Amino acid sequence: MLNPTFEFTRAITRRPASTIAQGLRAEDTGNPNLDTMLKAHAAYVSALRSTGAEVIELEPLEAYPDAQFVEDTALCLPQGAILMRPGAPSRLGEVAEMAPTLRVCYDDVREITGPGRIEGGDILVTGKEILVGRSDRTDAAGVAELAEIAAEWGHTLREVFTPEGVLHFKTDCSLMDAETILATKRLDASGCFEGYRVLHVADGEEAAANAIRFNNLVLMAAGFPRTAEMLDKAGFEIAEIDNTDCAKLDGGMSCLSLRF
Ligand code: CIR
Repeated sequence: MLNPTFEFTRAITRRPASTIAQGLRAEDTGNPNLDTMLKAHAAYVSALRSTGAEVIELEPLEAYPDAQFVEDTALCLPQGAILMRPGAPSRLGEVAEMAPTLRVCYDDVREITGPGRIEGGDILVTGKEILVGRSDRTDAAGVAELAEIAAEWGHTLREVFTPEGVLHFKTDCSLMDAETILATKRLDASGCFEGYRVLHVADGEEAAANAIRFNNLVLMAAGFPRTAEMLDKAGFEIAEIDNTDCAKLDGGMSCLSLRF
């Protein structure tokens, strides 16, 4: 039996659009380059496929410059998928674009109807619970609405808090296996991972915390050698992906796919 928290048969991705320069970002560090972003995206999809999974690659959406960050539009659980309600107004319309694909993949597709807001980047599904970080994008009402659906499907949901100034909860953490979490020290210090085995990213390599465990691989952003070495020593098989362009839009490894 597959472990649904890190063993997957399918993933959904969306190719970056030519409008990426209009993508949201907290701080302007220059515009991403479409050509190099497409190359990195192709490498990301290949890494997912190399594990034996099927990857459904969706077409770019020119009207939604952040639409490549598909993770924020839905939560995929073994029982069904839940369409999110993004806190970023410019991203709300991405959900309807994702819905038809999820309806093909799942019999049961629910949706967060509001008034609350919630984005997939704030949700970490572990072996024992669903952790949801309140943030500038995810509010109490959004968490509460998700909690009701999760409870119906037999999941325990725990509300936690994304540190100030951090976009999403998973900007600062990732699941490595059912009970192991890779996290920044600042997020771990909040106490939200009590009872888990926590591996810290190296000081100065905080951006390495947004990784994904996908079957036999850990996909992580390239350029964080001390964290990569630590994970290697801990026994994980690493695939390093160039994240230079996505990082300019505050995106990382988890944002680029829905996994189920
Ligand atoms: C945004 O600000 O919404 C995008 N530029 C980045 C979204 C990253 N998504 C994620 O971490 N799940």
